[in-house]
Amino acid sequence: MSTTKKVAIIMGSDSDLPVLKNAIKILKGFDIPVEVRIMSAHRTPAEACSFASSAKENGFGVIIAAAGKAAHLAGVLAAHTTLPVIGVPVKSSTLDGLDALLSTVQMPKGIPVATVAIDGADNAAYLAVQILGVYDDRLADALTKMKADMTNEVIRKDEALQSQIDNL
Ligand code: RP5
Repeated sequence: MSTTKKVAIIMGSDSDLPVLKNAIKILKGFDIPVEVRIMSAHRTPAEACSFASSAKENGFGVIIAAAGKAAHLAGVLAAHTTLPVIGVPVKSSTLDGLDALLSTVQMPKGIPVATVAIDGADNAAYLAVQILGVYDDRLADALTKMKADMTNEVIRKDEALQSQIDNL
């Protein structure tokens, strides 16, 4: 069964884009339609709320929200939708992203944000694929293949390591 839902990647500022570029590539690699936008919980709160409120009816299945500093973006989007929201805390401050991590992850009960590591946008993309893969067999199969490839890669590296160690 294929649902072909879209993934939204919302960033608080254009300065967050470098952290997100590979995540965009990952989603495109799975042939998932991606919409990438700049919206801020603080600078464009009305636009952010409006986007989240209509995201489900507009064909999105998951929202990825990346922001730094006092990062309220993911939480505000999550407040306005029942779609899963994945938060990416961005390391854009003098506090090395710890501020964004805590602002994103410490959500009150009832409004969850699935928070990945600081600058962990790649895992946000993979988690989005996994969420869509629950109802999309094409994506689930592609993830299974990706995991098998990863396993084989580590086994190959381990074998290469053994011959290096033997030759020490
Ligand atoms: C946050 O403030 C953004 O998500 C960004 O990480 C940080 C800095 O934004 P700019 O001042 O570079 O626009 O809202």
